[in-house]
Order: sequence, then structure tokens, then C-alpha cells
Amino acid sequence: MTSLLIIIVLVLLAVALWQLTKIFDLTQVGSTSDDSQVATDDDNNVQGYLMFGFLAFIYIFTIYGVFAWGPLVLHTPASEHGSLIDSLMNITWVLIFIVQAVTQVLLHYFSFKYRGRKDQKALYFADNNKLEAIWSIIPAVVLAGLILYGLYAWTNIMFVDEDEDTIVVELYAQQFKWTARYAGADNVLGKANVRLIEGVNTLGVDLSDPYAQDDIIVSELHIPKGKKVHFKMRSQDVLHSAYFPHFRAQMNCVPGMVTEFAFTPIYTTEEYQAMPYMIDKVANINALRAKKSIELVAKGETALDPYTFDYLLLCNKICGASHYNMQMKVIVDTPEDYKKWLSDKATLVSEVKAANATQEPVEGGVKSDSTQSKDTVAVDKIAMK
Ligand SMILES: [Cu+2]
Repeated sequence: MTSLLIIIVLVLLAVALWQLTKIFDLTQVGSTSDDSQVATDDDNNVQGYLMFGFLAFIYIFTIYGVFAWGPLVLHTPASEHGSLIDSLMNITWVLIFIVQAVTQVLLHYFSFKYRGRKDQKALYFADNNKLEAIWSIIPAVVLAGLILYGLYAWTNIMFVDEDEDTIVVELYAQQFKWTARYAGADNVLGKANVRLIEGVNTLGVDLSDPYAQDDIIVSELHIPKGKKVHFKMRSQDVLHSAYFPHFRAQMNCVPGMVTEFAFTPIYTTEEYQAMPYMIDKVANINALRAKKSIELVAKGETALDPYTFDYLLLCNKICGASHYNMQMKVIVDTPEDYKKWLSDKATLVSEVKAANATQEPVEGGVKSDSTQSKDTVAVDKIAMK
């Protein structure tokens, strides 16, 4: 109802404005002012100088942006291949910046220089082979170089030696959470199928598969420093994208197929937290939170928790209403801590057995899925906020 009223008010305002301009036009009848549609030299001069003004604006804005937002970009990469991605990105930025700086000056300068003048006729200029060769060959060579370097980086990053000693982890994406499955001692994931999802077996793992017997399902990802982790991604519902910004890794999760990405973490969570730039960043965020908390407490609301840095796995495909909150904490441990953490995790098979044992006494009762329902409630709460 409110929106309908707003629309009516806007329409009436537009009609009123239209009527006002008509009245204004009537008051101008008979006056000597120039109402010709053809631009005069004065008009052209104004437009010419405005081009220079706009040129200054884009340069000042660019320089401001570099200083104001430059420190917010991702810092030190936390994976072995990360510096390769960063250098590819930086080379691309520098090239774009140089080309942009030169071409914008030329574009705006010539627009000013050849602005319209009375009685001046434009020169008919058919073509110039030399010029066209220059501006075709230079971009072609530069782009070919960039593409070749990109292909080299991509094949290097995506190559996983089948015989290499890696840790195989499945990332399972669904609206709106991540679940991880470790392949266990045999380092081979058991088969899975969406039709087998039941109770605590939330990933539809085929429990009759011998490879599935030691699989472990967790909701917090731990990976060891210095060891290659081979991720295999699946999606239950729609397109998701597994995005590890600090490790410079991203791969789509597609329903009906398994996609892969492998990387080697090079800093433990503790080491990354202790980097001077990260200490500054966390202090800055906490100063902002403290300021906000004072306002909140004054309003009678609860204060914000202090922030600590953690690596995150995010979803980078807009996959639904709670997409923004689809994330999983990633902890990089030392190899010893990682082993210790994994050693006391129960296998899926034993969890299913335990769940079945507790449910058997209930006759004719519907098997409940405690983890699923808890998560649904959590997502509902987030959506309500
Ligand atoms: Cu998603």
C-alpha cells in the first residue's frame, strides 16, 4: 500500500514538473536569448574545458583510491602457488594502469584540441596503414604475453601428480553451508550419491563402499602446513564456488560433478596471525568495533565481540538468500597438531552405527536428523535478521 502511494506521489510530481517547464517556456517567448539547437563556439569551448576537468577528476580519483583503499587488498599469500597468482595479477594491473594513463590523456587532449569551431570543416582522413599496424601489433604482442604467462601459471597450479603424497579432502557445498570429508587412512574417498543422504550421513556416502569405511565428516577444516591438500568439491543443490582468498584458490562446485583444486599452505594460522601487518589490521578492526560497541551499549544493546583473524572458506557464487554467510573456518596446523586433531575424530560409519543404536527403541518413529534440523534453524535465524 505504501509503495502504491509513493508511486502515485512520484507520478504527480513528474506531471507538476512537466507543467512547470511548459510555463517556463511560455515566459521565454519573445525574448532575445539564443535558443538555437546548434552549438556555438562558446558552447564548444565550455565542453572542451569540461573534458579536461573530467580528465583531472579521473586521475585524482584514481590516486585517491590507491591510497584510501590500497591497504585493504589481500596481503601475503598463504599458499605455495599464491605468489605466482599475485605476480600475474600485479603485472596485469601495471599494464592496465600504464595503458589507461596514456590513452585517457590522448583521448581528452584531442577532444579538446579538435573541438568544434565555426566555419571549420573536419578533415577527411581515410586510413593510415602504419598507424593501424602499430596499434594492432603492440596490444596483440602484450596480450599474447599475458595469456601465455597466465596459461603457464594455470597449468603449474592445477597440475597434481597422482603419485604425489597428498591429503584428499572433499568439500561438500549446499545452501548455505560447507561440510568437509577426510578420506581417512586409505586416502581414498568412498563413493557418494545424493540419494543415499539419510540421518547423520548428510553427504550421501555409500556406506557399503570399502573406501568409505574410514571417511570422517567435519564442519571445521583443519589442514597441515607444508603438505599438499587435494580438494574434491561437490554441490548438493545449485552452483557454489569454493573460495579461499588467503590461499589464492577458487573453484566452482557444480551439482552432478566433482571439481578439484590442490594447494600447499605455507603459514599456520598462528604464524599468519602474528604477521605485523595482520596485527595492525586486527587492531584497526577492533578499534572500529570498540567504537561501535560504545554506541550499541548506549542504546542498551550488546557489545560486539573482539575480532581474531582466521582463514576462511567462502562461497563466491551468489547461491541464495544466505549466500553471504556461507563460510567455513579453516585452520592451518603444524603437521603434529593436525594429526592429533584428526586422530580423535569418529568415522562416519561409527557415527551412523551410534545414531542407529539410539534410534532403534523408537518404534514407528520418524528418524530425526539432528544436525540437519539444527543448521536449518540457524539459517532461518540468519535470514530473519
Ligand atoms: Cu553458495
